[in-house]
Amino acid sequence: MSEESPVPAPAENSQAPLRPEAEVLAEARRRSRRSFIGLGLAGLAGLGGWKWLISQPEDDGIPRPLRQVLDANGRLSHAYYKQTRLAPEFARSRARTPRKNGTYGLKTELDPATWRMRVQGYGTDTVQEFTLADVQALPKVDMVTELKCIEGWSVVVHWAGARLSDFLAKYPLATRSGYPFDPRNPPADLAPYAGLATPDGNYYVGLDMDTVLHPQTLLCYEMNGKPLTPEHGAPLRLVTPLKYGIKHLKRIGTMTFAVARPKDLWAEMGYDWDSGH
Ligand SMILES: Nc1nc2c(c(=O)[nH]1)N[C@H]1C(S)=C(S)[C@@H](COP(=O)(O)O)O[C@H]1N2
Ligand SMILES: [Mo]
Repeated sequence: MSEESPVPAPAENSQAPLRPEAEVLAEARRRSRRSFIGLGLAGLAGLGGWKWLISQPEDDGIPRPLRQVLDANGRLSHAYYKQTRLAPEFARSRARTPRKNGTYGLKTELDPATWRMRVQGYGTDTVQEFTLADVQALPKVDMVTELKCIEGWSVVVHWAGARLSDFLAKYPLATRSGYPFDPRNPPADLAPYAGLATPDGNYYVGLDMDTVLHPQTLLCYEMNGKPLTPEHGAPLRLVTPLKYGIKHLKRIGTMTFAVARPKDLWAEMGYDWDSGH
């Protein structure tokens, strides 16, 4: 299920396989924390510490402890800017209606007029509520991609909605600072993960930030040119075509951000947490 992505490794990185962003982020955080602690101690130790630092073996003319911070930052921005793999797109004439698959979290009636998507800002207790109109005010993206279910079927579907990345650019809730995501900010500013759930909490998925910010990850409100029906996740569902259908949460109720992998219903049932294909 987690086959390797066919993205060629960039030239300067040709020996090292591209690592998942979350792993890079985690390492960068670990390293910079360790290095800052190191520099802090050097500060406390005064001249002795400074002498220790500059006496360390050099890497490209820079004392190794400092070089390690620079390298970690380099890998970090590399992860942000890495070539994005896109799911294939198809002609609209190939779009079909997928089967209504899965009713976890959809068992009760939902009034679209009172529905809200409730998003808790990263590292805060504050929850912001959004209407469908708020999501529809963002640029509308049409996309004809394949919905693949782990049961073995797949259907080409014409989806429309707003990019989750556009939503998070306008409402910067995935950063601790509350500023829009920017790779020049300290790495710990951006949440490594997001968790989405139905309003009743009965279906939930975890996504890494790479997937959250992927250009084909949509807050989707239309299927094949018509508003979503309740069975397909009205008023708003997730579509993320590099992942299996299990991650395409229907009827989004809540979104949260986290430092560690959020709970995921199908992962709890034994499926691969990433569920990419
Ligand atoms: N709320 C909710 N979302 C869900 C499910 C579910 O049971 N409940 N099933 C998932 C699975 S396994 C698949 S394959 C897709 C199917 O989407 P569709 O019903 O629009 O074809 O929805 C996903 N999203
Ligand atoms: Mo599925």
